[in-house]
Amino acid sequence: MRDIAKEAGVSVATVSRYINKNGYVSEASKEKIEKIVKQSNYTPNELARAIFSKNSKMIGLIVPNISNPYFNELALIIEEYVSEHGYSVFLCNTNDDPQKEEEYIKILQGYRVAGIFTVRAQCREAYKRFNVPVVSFENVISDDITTVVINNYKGGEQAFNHLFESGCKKLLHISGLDFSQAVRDRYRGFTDRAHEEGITVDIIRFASDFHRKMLEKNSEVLDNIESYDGIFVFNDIAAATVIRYAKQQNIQIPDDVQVIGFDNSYIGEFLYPSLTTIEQCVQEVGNTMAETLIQLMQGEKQLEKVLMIEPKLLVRESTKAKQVKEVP
Ligand code: XLF
Repeated sequence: MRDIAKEAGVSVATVSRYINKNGYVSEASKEKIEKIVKQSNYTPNELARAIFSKNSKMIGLIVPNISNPYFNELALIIEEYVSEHGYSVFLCNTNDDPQKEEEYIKILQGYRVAGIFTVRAQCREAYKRFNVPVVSFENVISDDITTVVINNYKGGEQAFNHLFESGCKKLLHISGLDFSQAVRDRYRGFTDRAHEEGITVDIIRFASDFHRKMLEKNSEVLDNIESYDGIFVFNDIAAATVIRYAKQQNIQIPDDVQVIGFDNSYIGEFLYPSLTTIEQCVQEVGNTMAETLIQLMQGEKQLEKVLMIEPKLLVRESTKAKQVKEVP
């Protein structure tokens, strides 16, 4: 700024007012400054600005791993939304490792971010210590931090109802990481409804939902899937591996086994057969998270602490369409 001021023959304060858009600058000075700014390719030091004005334009986005298609779509939607409001996103992949998550929270603190989005958070205390607005997807951090969540229990019930109505009686639920509240609620919704109908459900668990070698990592737990006629998988990317495994083993979907996932992430439509799923609408989740964090950063205090979004069944080819009874 000093160099620009010198070259334009104005004071540093005038250049600062021009760049920060916070005060009067005469048309003549504006023109001179603008020309030099363009020529010198000047960009403001955002970090210094954030520290001095306590008004950072950077937001942290902590996700397990964007190679899960649901999370990469969520990141995209959030980034698009906040950038329209002048913010940039600092992306942090934790691989569901609490130590990495804690390190990222410290890094974000160092960068003086204005707020944090966090997905499947585990380090509750670290968020509470860092005094900026936080919006959490799925895991509840504390009573004062807003959580956006799908009604996962109801989604689990919907998955059961659909398989049951499609004639399945021998059921398997492939569940995921136990620290995820969402995954546990899907499990409970599914098995509670099954028990009401007097049906037992076998359970196996995947240890992750984002590794490239997920099929290889999980194939031994899938050994026995041809003995079931209906499988509810805790998310779509894990369901994709089940569909691939079934194809390799010559098991026909949906004729031998019907499969339903959870998410409605975009891979579901690319699979063959395409995946029936319980939608947790990523557009609605992303917009709700972004809108809420922006309101919090603008000082809004009276917001709901839990924002619950409804799940929805989407029937595709991996389950048999419900038989419509002939009316005599
Ligand atoms: O954390 C849960 C499990 O995986 C999340 O909502 C997801 O369904 C995303 O794929």
